[in-house]
Amino acid sequence: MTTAKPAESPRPSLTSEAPLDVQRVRRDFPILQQQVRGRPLVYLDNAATSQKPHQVIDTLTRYYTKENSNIHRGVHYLSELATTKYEATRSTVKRFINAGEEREIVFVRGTTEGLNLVAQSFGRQRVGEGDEVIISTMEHHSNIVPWQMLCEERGARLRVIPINDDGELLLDEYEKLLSPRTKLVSVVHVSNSLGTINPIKRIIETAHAQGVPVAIDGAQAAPHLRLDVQDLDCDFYTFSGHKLFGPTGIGVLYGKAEHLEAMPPYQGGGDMIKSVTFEKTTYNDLPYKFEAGTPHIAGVIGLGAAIDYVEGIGLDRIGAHESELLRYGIERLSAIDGLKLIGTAGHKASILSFVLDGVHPHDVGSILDGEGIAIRTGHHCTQPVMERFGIAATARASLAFYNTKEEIDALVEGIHHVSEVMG
Ligand code: C6P
Repeated sequence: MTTAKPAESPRPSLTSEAPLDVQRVRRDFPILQQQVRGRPLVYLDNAATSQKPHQVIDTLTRYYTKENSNIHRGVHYLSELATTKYEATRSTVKRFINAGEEREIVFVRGTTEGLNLVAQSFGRQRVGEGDEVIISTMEHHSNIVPWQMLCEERGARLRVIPINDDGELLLDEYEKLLSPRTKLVSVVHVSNSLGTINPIKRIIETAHAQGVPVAIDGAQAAPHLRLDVQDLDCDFYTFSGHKLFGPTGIGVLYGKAEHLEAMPPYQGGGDMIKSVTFEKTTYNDLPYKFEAGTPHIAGVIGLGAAIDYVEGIGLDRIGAHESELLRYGIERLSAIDGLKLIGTAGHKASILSFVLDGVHPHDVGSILDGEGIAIRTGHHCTQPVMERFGIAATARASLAFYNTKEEIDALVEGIHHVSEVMG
């Protein structure tokens, strides 16, 4: 196996004084330049998937035009080039989330696969009959179903942290749920349907005080927040490339080396082995033990370009722009008659989920679509959240750093139009 080790690059300074030049960054996104249904596209479905800057698109084109080859397998030029670029992204991801070691970065298909890997490998090893796994009411289905499957298989019990009417976790209840039976806590960093930013550092500290490991679903956090897995001290952290301005089908699972070392492989196949005979197989070192088969090489390299792009803008600058957009969006939407925001946590990220009196969210979405405005409607793969709020669905506008106040104005105008048409 050829494993090229790229030189360690320093973590760039993510602070910058100048505010984000949104018109300039928008020019990096070809898709935002087009008209949809005869109107300029207003893309407010970033929590579902974000758009890609030409820096990522060009990286993918270059990869398939000039660099495509399988990795870790060939002695020829292209294989070594592809391997070097693939492994360079591991180093980029390590820096991006401030992991301690590159071998703690496992490439997976996305957050869903990251969580399933933890449940099927770590969970199966740890959770037995009568044990408990704690999640929360605001989890995405991908942080519910894998644990449910595990609990069913093991005769264990799923416990759920409740939330208040603003969509915030009830931490007192969480503390009461922790017991000697708890074998793992798995919670979302930023809720995709409410926008709540959870106090995960405190959640992790509380669990660790009782010796319980914690996995974090970072799908909606990675595009918005500066991450530091060492400071958080989480045991696992997972996110998807496509929400972070990178390609679909690629994501990251961070795991503490001590856990990954002790865990059995999730899948068997090529590249995850050291030697195979019919009698016995010995597994490869980290992280390759968890990367069976030919991975999404272009996706990994594209993800590296996306992270470089985001870091080039600066997460602090992104955060400042998005906070102002969110503040403006909350102010303008709250002023609309008959509109109720769902998810009003004191600490929240770029999600504006709402219901409109007497109008089904799908109708809101369809009418806005007619005006070139893309939002998502439905339960957002968080049915228990909908049940908690006594609703079937919401309309959800989710923001990225390339969105503008003018686009929020267009959304508000569109919602007024919905009320006129449906009223
Ligand atoms: N949420 C949304 O519209 P994947 O599909 O594996 O990339 O990510 C799953 C996932 C896990 N956790 C959270 C908090 C998420 O928001 C998502 C994906 C999208 O909200 C699609 S359902």
